[in-house]
Amino acid sequence: MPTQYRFCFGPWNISPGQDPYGPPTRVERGFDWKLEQLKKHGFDAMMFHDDDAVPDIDSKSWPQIQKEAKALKKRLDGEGIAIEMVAPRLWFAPETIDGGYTSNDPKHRRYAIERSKRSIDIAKLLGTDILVLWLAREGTYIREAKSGRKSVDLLVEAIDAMLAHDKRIRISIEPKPNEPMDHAYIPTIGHALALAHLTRDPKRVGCLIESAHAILAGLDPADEIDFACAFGKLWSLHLNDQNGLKYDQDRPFGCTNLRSAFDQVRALERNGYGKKGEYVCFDVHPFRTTKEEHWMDHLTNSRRTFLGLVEKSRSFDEKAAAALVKNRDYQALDQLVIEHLLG
Ligand code: GLO
Ligand code: MG
Repeated sequence: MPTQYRFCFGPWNISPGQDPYGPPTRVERGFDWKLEQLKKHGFDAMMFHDDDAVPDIDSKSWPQIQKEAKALKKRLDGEGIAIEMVAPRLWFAPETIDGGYTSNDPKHRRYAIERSKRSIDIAKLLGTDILVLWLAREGTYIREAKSGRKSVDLLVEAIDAMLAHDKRIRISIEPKPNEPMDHAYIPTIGHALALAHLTRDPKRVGCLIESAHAILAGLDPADEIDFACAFGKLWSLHLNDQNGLKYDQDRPFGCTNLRSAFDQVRALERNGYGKKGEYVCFDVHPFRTTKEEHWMDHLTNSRRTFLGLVEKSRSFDEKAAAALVKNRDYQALDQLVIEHLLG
């Protein structure tokens, strides 16, 4: 049976256009408006940072957090929108200036672990068993500032504490090689899955692939997908695009390299991604130039391109391709793909 894909994004993907050199270019909208847009455009689920779900989380008591998380769950249930994952935002607070789990300050490491446990509690209240760890500041600006070896131990210790905190939670590590750090400790899916094996329950530690992050690591996102799926560990997905080794661009899916996007979709298809309820999420941002009336287009276009490429993948002449592979005629195979994409 062909997969019926379900789609998702996070409130941060309707961003107002600020960059390090200039202010927003669109008036920031509140959560209600974003949820309305998600529904109006037929998306199925939303991703949440812990403080997207409960704003100003650090200043709130546990009873207050519980109350707000339960109210959010009730509201999304009422709207028929699922909650795909929760992620602790460990890169904003003063306690995480030098990293969370790998900070050189033990008090700050404790903050990161406690905050992650709270995120797990919120995930539980919101009805998802996936905690995404984008390890934003777990790395260094200068290599001598931290010990790489000790950092691995600290990451394992932190993940072990999370696994012990809740017997059902699954941790999905989202690797990224750089930005905001010069070098991050968990830059690729291979690193994430190797780290999983050092934890107390490797079965509950998997990964999330973001296309742009794989490209920034000099890797082919389709190969990363196949690799993760070979371990049964691809539990979430951030599709987008990236034009070379620059700042993280979060461009619409297929915007820069349509062929690579086709290969990613083919990899998802051959691995049956989505059949166990996994969502296709787009971690994309509008261009800074985008006008308010076009504010959702990067998301709807990404989905449109994705679905177009599903069709392309299903209608690809696999028999002809296999014959060309058998004959080692990769030149003709190359052209077969190009002409198929040209339509
Ligand atoms: C940034 C990441 C970020 C995460 C999100 C979920 O490069 O892609 O958007 O996916 O914060 O943790
Ligand atoms: Mg992402």
